[in-house]
Amino acid sequence: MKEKIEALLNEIDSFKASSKEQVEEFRIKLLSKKGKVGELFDEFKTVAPELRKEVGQKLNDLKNKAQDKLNALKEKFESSEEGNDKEQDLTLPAEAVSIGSRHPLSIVRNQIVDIFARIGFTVSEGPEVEDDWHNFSALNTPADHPARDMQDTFYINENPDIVLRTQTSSVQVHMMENTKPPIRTISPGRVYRNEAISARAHCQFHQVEGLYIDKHVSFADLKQTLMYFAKEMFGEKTQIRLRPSFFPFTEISAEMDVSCSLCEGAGCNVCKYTGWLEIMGCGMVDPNVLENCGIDSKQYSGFAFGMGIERITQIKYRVKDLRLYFENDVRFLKQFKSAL
Ligand code: 2NL
Repeated sequence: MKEKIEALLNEIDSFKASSKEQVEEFRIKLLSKKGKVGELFDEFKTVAPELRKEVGQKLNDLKNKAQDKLNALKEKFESSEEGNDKEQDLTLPAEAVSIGSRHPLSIVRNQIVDIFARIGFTVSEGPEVEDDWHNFSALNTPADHPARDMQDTFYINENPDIVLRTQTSSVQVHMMENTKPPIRTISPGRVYRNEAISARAHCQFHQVEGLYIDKHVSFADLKQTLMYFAKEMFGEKTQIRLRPSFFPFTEISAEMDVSCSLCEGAGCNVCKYTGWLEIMGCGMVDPNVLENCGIDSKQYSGFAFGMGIERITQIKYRVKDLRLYFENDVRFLKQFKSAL
């Protein structure tokens, strides 16, 4: 009896199937009612009582082995249904791989970075969670300024105040603290404001801020740099206009408009019949900000500017609803395949 069990074990071990039919033959031969394992169980009744324990155990092991092997074989042939008996036609064309596209905000950020890189601006990045100093205080934003309000800014912690940065100027504060001028850098990145989400406002958006600090930097340098940017971004015919404005961190401050690229200034519904589109804020860095960051304002001056990437993208690609940028609907994203 023991020899028979041994022999059957070997047979199970060495068995190989090359088709589903052979697997079924294996099952019938060993595990069906009249199969070899069953036969041995019948024979077991004749085994002497003192050997029963040992032989019984071996018999059970055999049955389990056979069942395991059968399961493994079944699985193999089920997972490769036609697999082994049908030849695969290797000359068929490969299945098409669908290639994604860059997000429109990434496309435009890259364009902006490229334009400024050509005139010597480096790219700097920093944390999205900032302390009060880098987000507000160093930037000359007074304690009672509305931007500091809980209603406008996401606070991670109060006292000491830790916030989700509301502008990427915080990166440039780090930069000024750590580098000796000249500094010529742009900081692209995500920023947060506590706003109700609508077609025109969102609690997160993307900014590119620029900073240029050296001896004798003037407002004329600012104007020329931004004119170069506007023409590169929106086309050679683009005109710019600067309107006086106010920011805590710049003195003097301005807002910049570009001539509407759709109607070339004639007036249309995109520019609300003004011929102009507002695209960024800018100004000469306030001497207080320079001093806060350890730069001698008697020796150095600089300009800075900030723009929303969503806004530039909206103008360039006529995106009507801000929410489209963050919903990741492929019907929207697919439209930018050809844009780069
Ligand atoms: C806007 C206005 C602006 C700046 C950002 C800046 C940065 C430093 C110092 C001074 Cl480190 N200014 N950045 C200046 C003027 C305007 O952004 O409307 N952004 C979307």
